[in-house]
Amino acid sequence: MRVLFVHPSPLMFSEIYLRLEPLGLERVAAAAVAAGHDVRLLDLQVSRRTQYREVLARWRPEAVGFSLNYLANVPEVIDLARAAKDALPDCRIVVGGHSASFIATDLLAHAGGAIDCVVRGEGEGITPRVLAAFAGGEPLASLPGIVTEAGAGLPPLLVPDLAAHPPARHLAPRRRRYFIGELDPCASIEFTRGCPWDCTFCSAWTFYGRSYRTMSAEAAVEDLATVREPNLFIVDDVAFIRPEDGFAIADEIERRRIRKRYYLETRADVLLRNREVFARWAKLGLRYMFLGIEAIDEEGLRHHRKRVRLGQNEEALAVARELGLVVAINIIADPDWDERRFQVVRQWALEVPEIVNMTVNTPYPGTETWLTESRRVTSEDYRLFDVQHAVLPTRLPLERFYAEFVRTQDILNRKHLGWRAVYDIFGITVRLLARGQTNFVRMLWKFGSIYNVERLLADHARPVLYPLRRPETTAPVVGRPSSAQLYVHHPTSIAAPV
Ligand code: B12
Ligand code: SF4
Repeated sequence: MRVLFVHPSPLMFSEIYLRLEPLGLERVAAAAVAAGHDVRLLDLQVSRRTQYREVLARWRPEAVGFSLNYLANVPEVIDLARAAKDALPDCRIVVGGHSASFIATDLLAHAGGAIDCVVRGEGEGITPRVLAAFAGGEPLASLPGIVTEAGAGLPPLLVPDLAAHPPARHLAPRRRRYFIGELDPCASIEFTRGCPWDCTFCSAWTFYGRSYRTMSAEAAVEDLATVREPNLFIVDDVAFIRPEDGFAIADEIERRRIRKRYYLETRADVLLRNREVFARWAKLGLRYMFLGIEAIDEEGLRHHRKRVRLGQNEEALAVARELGLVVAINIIADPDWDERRFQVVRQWALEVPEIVNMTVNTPYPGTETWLTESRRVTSEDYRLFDVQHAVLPTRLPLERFYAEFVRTQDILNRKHLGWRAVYDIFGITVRLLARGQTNFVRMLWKFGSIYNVERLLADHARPVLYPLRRPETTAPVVGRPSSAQLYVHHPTSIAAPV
């Protein structure tokens, strides 16, 4: 079968700070290639929409698979699916990914017949079976994790071996366009899947049923060795929870004499507990670390159920500094904040040497906060659920909230890019261009035009074609939601090895 896999456009966040390869879709595409299909991948983060229309018209795919990790991309994916069905009525359409898994029936309803099925959960195992069903094999509705207009079938199954389908990176050829800050160009890699913690604002753990899986060091480095880029973003939610895995991968990298620069994400308590493994990776090329700090007071940490104390966060920052790592931290701005609260956070952020980033507290389907607090959601527009817009009622008038948010972002960015970047933007541009860091330069120039109060406010006034179903339309959840209400995968549902 001719199968086209499509990743939607970047959101505001990745228009500015980073743009990374569609690793999940590359893995799903690899499984389709292994099943004998003729596969193409189009990443609209780095390609134009006209190319999509061209591939439909010229190559005439028999099936199109969309990746829908981000809720804000829902309207775009529905429009793309409708365009494919209009152009090629016999073409079969499947949508999968993180957000798709939590709102499968809503997607089918919005699409009005343009989407044949939604895959809930991991895609590598089930995609070849979906394609076989499209081609006339077993009925779609009987496959695990599949939701059709007829309803949901069996629950999804976890793949038994994470290494079985290494990403088909060759299918995403515009690799020069992926970057994160000055790690430009930058590829992505996965060593583990899932997270055993249970923060209230996060759906990473609910997707994988709080499971945590690893792959062997040999398999991880086998994949790493195929990467041509000098920089790597490790996508694991929490890196090196088990230090022995981090050491084993480091040994294998050294044995194969691979030298790269790395960016990873982890937790403060994991860094404190396993500092030796991070020290080893610092010697191996680990350059940047994202620490999920989220709040600068105990009450905020409790609210997010981070299970970390304030003191541990401070200690972890000190350890990372000692290791010579550049640390990026994220603070979640609550729509309930007033000017004083923004001022306190700005002050704190300017005093610490780390790169501080700020996002807006956003309840997502699949998180606990969606079920427990989000009945106050103020918008039905999926596009605003990108952690840069306020979708909960703001204490300040919306315009003033955005004014504070943008001002804070602006101050934090200047700090992180260095005042020189602002006063000497031409000089820094020439230097970076000379080093080939074109994506990073584009980002420096774009910030002002993308981030402004007018644009954020105007985004709220756009017509909404596909209204998001607010949580109050479902039964209210009292107390802590159960795993049945939250999980996509059940941690013990593993597919039989093929
Ligand atoms: C790496 C990552 C990123 C990368 C983006 C990589 C990319 N281009 O896709 C970066 C750093 C840029 C990023 C940015 C953001 N991210 Co992010 N990100 C992740 C992270 C940590 C891992 C994703 C990943 O690569 N996993 C590994 C691959 C193998 O898995 P996968 O992509 O999920 O794919 C599997 C399945 O989903 C499925 N699948 C995927 N596509 C398809 C397609 C088909 C047809 C099928 C059948 C199946 C299928 O099969 C795949 C293989 O099993 C997830 C958390 C998580 N654990 O999922 C958050 C996560 C997806 N991000 C999130 C958010 C909020 C964001 C941001 C908006 C803000 C932010 N501060 O992080 C931005 C904006 C992104 C944008 N599009 O512009 C949220 C999603 C919330 C939501 N429901 O919309 C998550 C869940 C994190 C969280 N804490 O809640 N992110
Ligand atoms: S925020 Fe991080 S630690 Fe908390 S559940 Fe999500 S991935 Fe795990």
